[in-house]
Amino acid sequence: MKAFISVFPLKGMLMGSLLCTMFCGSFMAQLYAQETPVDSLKLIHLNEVVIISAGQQLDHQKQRKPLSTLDEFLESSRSIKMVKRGAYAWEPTMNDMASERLAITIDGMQIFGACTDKMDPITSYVDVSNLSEAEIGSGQQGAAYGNTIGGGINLKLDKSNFKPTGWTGALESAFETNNAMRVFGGELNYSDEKFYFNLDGIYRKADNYKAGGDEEVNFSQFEKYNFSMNSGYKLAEDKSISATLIYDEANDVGYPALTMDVSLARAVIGSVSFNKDTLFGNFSNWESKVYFNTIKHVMDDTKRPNVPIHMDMPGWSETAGFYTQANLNKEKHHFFFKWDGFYNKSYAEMTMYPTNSNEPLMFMLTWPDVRTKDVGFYAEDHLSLEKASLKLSARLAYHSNTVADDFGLNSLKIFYPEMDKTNTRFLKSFSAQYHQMLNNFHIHGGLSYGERAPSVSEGYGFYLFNSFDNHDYIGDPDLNTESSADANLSVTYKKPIFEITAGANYFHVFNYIIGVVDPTLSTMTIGAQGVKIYTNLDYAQLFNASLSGRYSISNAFKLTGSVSYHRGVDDTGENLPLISPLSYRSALDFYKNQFSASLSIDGAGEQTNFNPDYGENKSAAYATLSASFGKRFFLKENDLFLKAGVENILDTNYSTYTDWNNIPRMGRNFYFTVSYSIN
Ligand SMILES: [Cu+2]
Repeated sequence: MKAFISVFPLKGMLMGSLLCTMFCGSFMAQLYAQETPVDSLKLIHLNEVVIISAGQQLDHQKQRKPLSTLDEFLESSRSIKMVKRGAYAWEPTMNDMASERLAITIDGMQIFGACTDKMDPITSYVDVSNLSEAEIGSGQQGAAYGNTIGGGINLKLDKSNFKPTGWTGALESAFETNNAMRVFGGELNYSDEKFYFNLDGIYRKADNYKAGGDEEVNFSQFEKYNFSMNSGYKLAEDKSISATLIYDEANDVGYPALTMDVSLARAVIGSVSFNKDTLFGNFSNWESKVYFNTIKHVMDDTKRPNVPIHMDMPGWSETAGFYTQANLNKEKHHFFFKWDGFYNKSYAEMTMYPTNSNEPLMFMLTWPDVRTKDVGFYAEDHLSLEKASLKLSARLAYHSNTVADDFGLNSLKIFYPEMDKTNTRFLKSFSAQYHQMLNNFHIHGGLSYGERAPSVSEGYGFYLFNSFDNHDYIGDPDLNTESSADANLSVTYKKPIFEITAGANYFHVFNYIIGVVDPTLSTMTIGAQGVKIYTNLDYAQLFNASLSGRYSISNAFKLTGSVSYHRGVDDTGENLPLISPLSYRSALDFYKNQFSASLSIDGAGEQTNFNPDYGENKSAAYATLSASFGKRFFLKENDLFLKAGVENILDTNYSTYTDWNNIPRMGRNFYFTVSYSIN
């Protein structure tokens, strides 16, 4: 039975996140590949797979916090850190790179947020209720999902996929004491060999949270619901069609780190797929999909005190796309081919209402209806050798941006009189990854090259206020393509009860895009310190290293831990913003007779390498302790699963380098979860 209640097994976390390091090449993928033969070919190229929900009942009780938000799930992975502007819609970063440098897809679909201030990363438009796992590829190993510099994340939707389970269902609820978060969810499924249907929904509502020492963080409330439906029908033994539909809406979302909140963030995401086991006799797993999604985002400053000038800032993003992919196995070669494309429309506006109502309104297009076209071809060959393997991959893409709105085009022409309406680029990616087994050692190494186009904000943004460094940002349509050469190496020593990995990666990013102050321009936002223009630096360098281990003390007790080091500098040796200080994590997990417990510690050293030019100051060192207890009961055919836990036990008041404007994190928090699944 598949039930999101009963699920969210911590397999991914126990096995993956905590024991391993942030950047250890793809050895974990090998580990997974050995354990899950069904998906071995698919998983083999990934650095990490975080199991979110997936019919793996036996493991679900090991999970520390079922019904946590997707953001918390991602944060628990070893590869991802989350930038926070409040309690909701955190922004994933990987290898110290954020949205613009990552390729993030939902079930292979390209989706782009509609907020000029990054309030709606696309991960905020799904929930744990409709996902099975997050597939994570570091650097160019994420290029299967799109052009990227830092890596790729694909959030896979949870589907019954013609498993003969009949009717199943589940109900669940959770409560968290710190912000009085209430969660209610449920699902209903039918699946047989010819037809399946999955329906699920989840609702979350939270009040303001309190930082350590009972300090209330104002404007940190949120409310969200998510419904999803997916269904499949077998046309013949080897042929099927399927469709998915997701509706996600958040209201009254506070962003304590920003000057505005959100009254509406809404996504409708739909797709239709055609699957055939073979293609032309030689290819297998042929899958084709067409999709469409539309996002509306409305910011709101009406609840804030002392707003100097009221603003309306709605944004829209619509994307239509397709992909078709297949595998080809020939002796030692395992090929994978994918042809994909999308068309995106990004439009955002700002209206300012002066306090003196006799003054005229001010209207600007902050995203001037930018149309992005992208068509790419991706191919990889995974070559199995004796005690070794080699993976070669490449992506070639055509990418173009057009400013469709004349008013927006003319506004940008104030700064760039020579600019063209359309800008076209070819984007390339190449990667070679080698894996060698030597007795108990696994050695992984790779070299890659990748390119990405500037984001809509970087290319066409018009006076986008950044509250972190207190500057207005203007895009540059003539930016050069950013590119990166990277190398990664990791060594794992692995025994059944013990495992340790040391890994590192290095990115040399050419034409690194970042905002640079232009002192000749004056600000639009009241109180802003200056104006920055997105500019190509000659280069920037990023380095990440980590050490991690796992030790099975006994059948019931497992100890895991990791520590990682990060560094990022620009071409003049200045620190890049949002680079992690030394950070560490360790956990002791217990599991026996359907009873689970855990004790974990999470912390970071002082942030010595920060950059005040980007609004950063020194984040202090911190450590937090958490614990959880769970028990699963069998009631005839059904399952009852209870879990309780406490986070930040010592009620530490702290903020980390990823906390926008040093907004403090949540203080002590007790949570309770009840899940009931009907098989
Ligand atoms: Cu916004």
